Amino acid sequence: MTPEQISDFQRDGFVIVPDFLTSGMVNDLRSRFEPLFRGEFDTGLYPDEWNWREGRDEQSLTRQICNGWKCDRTVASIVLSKPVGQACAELGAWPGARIAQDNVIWKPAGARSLGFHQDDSYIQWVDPPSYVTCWMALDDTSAAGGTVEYARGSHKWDLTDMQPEYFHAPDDYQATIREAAEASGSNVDLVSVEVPAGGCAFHHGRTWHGSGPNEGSVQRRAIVAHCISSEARFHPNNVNYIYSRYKTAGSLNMDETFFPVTWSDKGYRSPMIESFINGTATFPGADPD
Ligand SMILES: O=C(O)CCC(=O)C(=O)O
Repeated sequence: MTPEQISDFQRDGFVIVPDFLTSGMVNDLRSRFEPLFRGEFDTGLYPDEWNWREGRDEQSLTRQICNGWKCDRTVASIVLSKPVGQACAELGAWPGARIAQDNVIWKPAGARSLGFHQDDSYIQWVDPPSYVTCWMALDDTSAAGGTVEYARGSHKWDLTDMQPEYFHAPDDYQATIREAAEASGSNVDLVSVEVPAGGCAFHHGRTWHGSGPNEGSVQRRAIVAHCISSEARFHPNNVNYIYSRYKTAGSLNMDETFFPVTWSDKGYRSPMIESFINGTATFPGADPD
């Protein structure tokens, strides 16, 4: 990141980069959406969260998979890539970055909203509980098409408790941010991330964001890498109903099989990343052939 991008991020709580992924990467990622939401996982592992399944869930919902990288090498090759980790570490002023969660998000034309929230509300099971996120657009995005919206400067507001149920298709997707703005005595200054396919935005873990219904005529797909510091540890007491399953007794260490280090200022990357992405290891915890 340039010094200007870092200072924009510190001032606004986000920075937009209009050209981040190549068109080849965008096409490869797009081709994985249909198989993934049908449940075709090339490693044989289920994702940590699978919020929409073909044939089971309502067409009007925005579709989401969390930690698709564990199931799919194409998703892994982007969310575990060095540039994503390096940019997040530089913006977070960390010595390195590891992945805590990814999102595969598919909002077809006509699909409903995702509620406004702060990502750090959902990472209290980690110490330090701070995300920097890279949100990557796989279609040209527009306000009418339900792109992600950021509230400029809202990373300086207090952290609010959120319930996971609020996130998916709330009746009023901006209700929470209006309450938070009132509580902090601030105005809401919303910015829609309008970028070509392959563009991205990085946001601070406390920046309020959400996305409206897709009132356009084309689908809106995105891949999101939520990074934490390479130094992060499990919180000793706070439990997350999914991710605390990866904590082992007697240790606060975040095992690199599940939370790989994707970039560090010492040149380190978790060795399992390369063997998993190149296919010599058949799934993230497998030993290479
Ligand atoms: O893509 C969206 O609409 C929301 C993404 C999101 O919540 C995030 O990147 O943290």
